[in-house]
Amino acid sequence: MNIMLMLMKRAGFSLLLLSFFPILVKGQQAGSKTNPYGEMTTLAQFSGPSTGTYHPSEEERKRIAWFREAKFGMFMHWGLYSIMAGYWKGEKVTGGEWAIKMHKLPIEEYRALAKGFNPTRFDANDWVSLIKAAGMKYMVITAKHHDGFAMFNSKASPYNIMDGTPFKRDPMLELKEACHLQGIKFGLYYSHAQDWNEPDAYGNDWSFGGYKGDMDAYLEKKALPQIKEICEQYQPDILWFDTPGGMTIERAKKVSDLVRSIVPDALINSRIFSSNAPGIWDYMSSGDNDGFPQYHQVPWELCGTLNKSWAYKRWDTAFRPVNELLYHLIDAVSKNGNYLLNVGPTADGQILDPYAIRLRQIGDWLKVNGEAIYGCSGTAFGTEFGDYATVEGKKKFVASPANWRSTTKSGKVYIHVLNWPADGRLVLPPLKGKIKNAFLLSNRNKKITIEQSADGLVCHLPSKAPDALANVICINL
Ligand code: FHN
Repeated sequence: MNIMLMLMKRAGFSLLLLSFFPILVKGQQAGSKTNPYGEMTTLAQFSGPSTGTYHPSEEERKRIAWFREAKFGMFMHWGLYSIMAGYWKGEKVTGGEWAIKMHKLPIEEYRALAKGFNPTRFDANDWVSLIKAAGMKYMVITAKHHDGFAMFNSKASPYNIMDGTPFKRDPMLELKEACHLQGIKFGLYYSHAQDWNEPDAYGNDWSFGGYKGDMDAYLEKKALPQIKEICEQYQPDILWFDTPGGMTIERAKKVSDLVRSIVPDALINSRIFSSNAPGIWDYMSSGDNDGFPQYHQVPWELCGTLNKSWAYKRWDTAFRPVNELLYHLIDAVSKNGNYLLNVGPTADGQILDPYAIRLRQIGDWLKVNGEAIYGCSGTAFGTEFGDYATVEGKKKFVASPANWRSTTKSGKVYIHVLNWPADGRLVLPPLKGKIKNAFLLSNRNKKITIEQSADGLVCHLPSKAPDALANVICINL
């Protein structure tokens, strides 16, 4: 892969977040020879600005094919921090899975939480059924987060769910089996660099008398053996790494080589390393709750929270409305990305109603409109997102109002109408190719009239939006 990237820290985010900022490649056509998929070539529509360049090998292309079809997955943060649920000794604390570091909690007391971890209401099949009902095609769950506690059966460290808790079951194995039964791809999150339980790893600067870590010792002793374990035990479809502080390219390569030697088909996300690493990762993770501003050629994934937290916090009731969640899915797909939507199960193993209800609503929408999401390429236009402009002397992306988005498939352009026009007239940029007919996916019998000229399209829509969430016009070319 030859990707031009610049590393930057996203401001205004309290956690360490390494994100990638794409360099704008003006005039790059997704249908040109630079796109080995040729997805847009059949349609030859895309003419907007695009970022990144993508030259995968045949092997990489095959490996990632399912992911590009899938588009929508579930992220889950579940661990000892779920017991805290946003409280420490009765006091409300911020940070969720980060509370231990943010509040410099005594490590021994945090470790002792394991004795009370007994998720008796956990049922892997129920969780995976909910994933299916949401229309998601894959999941990624925390096998080990930064706290260092393994939510899987591990011989490499006794600090794990089988040895350290009264539960004595392996939820990762149960979930893997349930995913296999229900046709859902199974991914594992593993915090490879940051481990607050280990003096040698990156991250814990408050418990061990000052930070003097030996990253290679930690990798050899714990991270690599555990990565080997999870690859062998669960053959994950995705290895989702995060916060690569302290990872050199050599260390990242060691991790990636190990994964490839055991599960050659598994996908690896870009947070294995802090910048471009040819051949090491398969797809890019954009910022947390922060997708790319424009069409991005490299396969990518937006991960986002359903409320404001990754891990379960009892007091976080700021659940996002379904239309906002749906917008993130549609927006990501229109920019050639995927959406990994997070839920935080409770310590006793439940996914509570505020999550489940919203997920089912998204699933219901996808039952009607899924053909405009799954297996789709990005927009046929590209100019609807906005553009870079100089604002107060600085180059900045200025987003346009998100009234609509577009996704495509061979011979079809989908228009996702996000704000229904009051006068029933939706004006769009010009489209190459002659329109044969158009209809709403929610009512295929009712044709939509579209005036097409060199200046653009004018779609004549019913006066009232049939679906309050989002409506999709299917245009046949
Ligand atoms: O530090 C983590 C955080 O706890 C959470 O896991 C998110 C999910 O993308 N990633 C990290 C910060 O980017």
